[in-house]
Amino acid sequence: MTTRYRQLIGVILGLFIKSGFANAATVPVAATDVARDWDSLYWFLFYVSLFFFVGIVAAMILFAVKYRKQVHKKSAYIHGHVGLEILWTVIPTILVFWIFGWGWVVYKDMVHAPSNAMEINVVGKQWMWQFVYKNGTSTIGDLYVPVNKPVKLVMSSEDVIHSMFIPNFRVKEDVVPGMYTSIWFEAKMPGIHQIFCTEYCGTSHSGMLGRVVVLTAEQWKDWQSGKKIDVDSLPADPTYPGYRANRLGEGLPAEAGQAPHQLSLAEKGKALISAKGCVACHTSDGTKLVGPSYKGIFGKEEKMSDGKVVTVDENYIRESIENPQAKIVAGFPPSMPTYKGLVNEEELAAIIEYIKSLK
Ligand code: HEC
Ligand SMILES: [Cu+2]
Repeated sequence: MTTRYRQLIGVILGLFIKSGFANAATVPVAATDVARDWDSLYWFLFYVSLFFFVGIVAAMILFAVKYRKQVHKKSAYIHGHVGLEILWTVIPTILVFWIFGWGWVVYKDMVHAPSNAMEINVVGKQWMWQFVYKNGTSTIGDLYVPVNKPVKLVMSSEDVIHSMFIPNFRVKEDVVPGMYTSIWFEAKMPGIHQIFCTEYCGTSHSGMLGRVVVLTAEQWKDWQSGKKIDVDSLPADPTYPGYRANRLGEGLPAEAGQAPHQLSLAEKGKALISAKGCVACHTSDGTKLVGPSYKGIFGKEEKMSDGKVVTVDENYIRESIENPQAKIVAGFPPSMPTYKGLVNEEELAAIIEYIKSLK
């Protein structure tokens, strides 16, 4: 039987029973704990809706037949019923609060990355995904992650709005030029998982595909030490059997591991702040020059000249570089020139990583 028929039958069956078969054909495999929780909530909502849909339609048909217009019959005058009214107020109230509470718990898990999450930078561009790792390696199309480790994606776009969607992990977030957004996941299933762009981003939007390559602890070590992983031999995602990695990325160099003696992301950032001339006004050791030192600023609460207090995070640093006049650090002149257009996404990621490393 072709997959399409299987899926069609699955959808029809899924309407009536929750068998593993119906489940697998209607929602993708759940490859994280969050995905599992998401599925439970989804199926709960589905069956609550199904219950009320069937109940209401059945009652409607029944009443339409039973109380249809008949000769010599006068409709009865119906008084209110306090017991019934209490019942149909209390039960739905409990139900919606139950759904709200459950949704809140799952949503919280979904958006709050654990503090020990490994960060990977993601750059969306027409029409591919680029991934930049802490050690300075970067890959296109394939995102390499270890199994059973929380991973946080810090994402930005080089051109238009894209959206990162990993169905098997049930996470999706817009990837927007000029700012950072993030998602996180802890993959439980080694192998290959599909990535889609789900924000229409131009003619080749549908080709903006990617794969999450979830490696076992051993394969991860190999990959980090520069060994090439035979990705096509890894278990493939059963939900999307016919997918391709990244049709547009096919002509690009195959992503091997990292080249020897490559600079880490933070080291690249350090080289960049001299190359771009930031060192004329900023130091990394706590000394003030024209501007504040980078040392220890990440995560700190800083006072601005208008009295407001901001927490230094990725988006703030990015704004400081691209639009320095937006917020002026208290006690400093508004003399920093803008670097908008002079620092690309990868370079921004490296500079931010370097500033983060200056504890
Ligand atoms: C001509 C001097 C000058 C140059 C060159 C310069 N800056 Fe600045 N920078 C400043 C000043 C002054 C401030 C503080 C006033 C403000 O917030 O704009 C500042 C603020 C910042 C802040 C915010 C610091 C904080 O404590 O909140 C960051 C981050 C920053 N600069 C990064 C950079 C980077 C990266 C470069 C190079 C690409 C750079 N700057 C180049 C003068 C400079
Ligand atoms: Cu896109």
